[in-house]
Amino acid sequence: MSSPADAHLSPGETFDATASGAPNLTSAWARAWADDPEARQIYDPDAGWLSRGVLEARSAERAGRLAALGLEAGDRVLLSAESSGDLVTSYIACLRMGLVVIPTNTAYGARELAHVIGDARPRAAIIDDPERSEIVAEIARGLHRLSPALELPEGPTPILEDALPQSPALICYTSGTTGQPKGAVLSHANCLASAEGLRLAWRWTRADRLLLCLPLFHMHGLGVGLHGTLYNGSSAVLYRGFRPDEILAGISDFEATLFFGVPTMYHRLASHPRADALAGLRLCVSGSAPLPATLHEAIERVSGQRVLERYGMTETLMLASNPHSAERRPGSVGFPLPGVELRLQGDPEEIQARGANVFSGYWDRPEANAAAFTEDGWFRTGDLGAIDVDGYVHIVGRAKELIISGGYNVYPREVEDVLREHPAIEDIAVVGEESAEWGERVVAYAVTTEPIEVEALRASIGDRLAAYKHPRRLYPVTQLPRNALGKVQKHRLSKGEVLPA
Ligand code: MLC
Ligand code: AMP
Repeated sequence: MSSPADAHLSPGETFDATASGAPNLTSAWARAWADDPEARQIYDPDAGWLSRGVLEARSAERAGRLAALGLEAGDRVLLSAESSGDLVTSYIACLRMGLVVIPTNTAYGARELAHVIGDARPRAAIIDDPERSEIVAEIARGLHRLSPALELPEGPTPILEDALPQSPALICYTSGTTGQPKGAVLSHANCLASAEGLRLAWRWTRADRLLLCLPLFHMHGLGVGLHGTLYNGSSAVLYRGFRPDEILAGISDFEATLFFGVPTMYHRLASHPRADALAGLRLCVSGSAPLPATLHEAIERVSGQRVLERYGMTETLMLASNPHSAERRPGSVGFPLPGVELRLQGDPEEIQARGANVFSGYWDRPEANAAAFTEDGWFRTGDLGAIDVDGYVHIVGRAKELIISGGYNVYPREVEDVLREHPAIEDIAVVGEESAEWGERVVAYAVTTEPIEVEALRASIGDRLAAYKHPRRLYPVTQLPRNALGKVQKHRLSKGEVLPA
């Protein structure tokens, strides 16, 4: 299924994934920099505005420092830091010289970092937190540890903007369907195709200004928010974390036009006394998790904004979006974006995707790659879909075992594996429990040899799991429901069919 012809495009427009004419991300961004170097582009909450010209000059200078350190195109660099102008500048520097960036959640502890580092074998890590930097040093002694400002000796500027369209730009860790986190390798061409689709669909122009409070270590903040800003030569105001007061004040203070958020953010905005300020924006986008129709309606009631819900994945960037200039249907993710094809296959029907935006595989995982794509080359999203009479796509469930809490993905298997190490736990199942604020909350059902409080359980997990993966409730049970094959029937737990002991 492609979009109905006029779903996303203005009259006379067509989609061309290579419309920018640039072979790689930073060549595309450099055009905007050259055009009006004085224009404001990135606002850092401490340092103020960075102009396009400053981003261009500083990123070139920092590429020189990275090259002087001995880094070369194709080397991997782990990047884990809160949003800042320095982070953005250094990220651009890495991409300009062909380094492959591994964005990594700042909540990750030693165990999670060790997995990413062991798998992707980065040569350097850009980290803002000294404690986390020490953890990284313990994991990999030879790794260069750098601050986001890249305080390093200067060096001659290396060749810039040389990456080929198919060269990797990012390796983003995600568990995909099941099992251990795998690195999704996204090429420059994948990222450019998605940025071009969103430019057309959301009528994104250089006059736009985005309030960007999403973290820059996941696809939503990075691949949609930051890349779109640089691709379109528009501007973004960075926030470290989400505080509704700041966002609502920022709309007029910064004369913003765009806000992108996860449903948890909209839930908090909807109940804010000044939520009507959202009316000042040109476009509000929600994604990363389902936006309940009731929340869509609540935002409209308090502000008049009809939030535009879209659907995407780390492996594919953005796949579908409600239309900018036609009905934005609550409870639906709209139509396939320009250049994206979606189809439903199997029973229950899984959404499968194809397009220049779709990655070509996971880092070093031939078996996972074989499983991730169908024989005829479509990517299996693991999401279950349906199409309504007007062609709007609805996400109706997930074939993969995944909990989405506040827009962060949590894989029950990973949490269960850590919890099983607790001496009093005999059997455990982790599931998502519905929550109006978080979408889903992580909860555990456990057979234990003695009573355990959830806080004690969390303390025992310590930093082996990022805090957002910790169970927030622990239900004691005498046994877990299993089917004839011995597999835990998680749907019965999620529905609350199994009563605590
Ligand atoms: C924070 N906490 C969470 C959590 N975020 N718990 C569960 N789920 C989450 N998402 C916990 C912390 O561990 C801590 O718990 C407590 O909440 C307070 O932490 P905080 O940092 O002050 O939280 P808060 O600022 O309220 O964070 C909520 C949030 C944040 C919604 C702003 O989660 C967020 O930025 N989410 C966006 C995630 C995102 O960018 N997803 C995109 C993925 S890309 P305690 O008990 O330890 O103190 C993708 C593809 C696509 O999915 O389509 O976009
Ligand atoms: P990630 O692996 O972090 O990129 O998360 C991708 C997953 O988030 C998708 O496979 C979906 O399950 C989910 N997702 C993203 N956007 C939406 C949305 N608008 N509605 C429902 N689920 C979504």
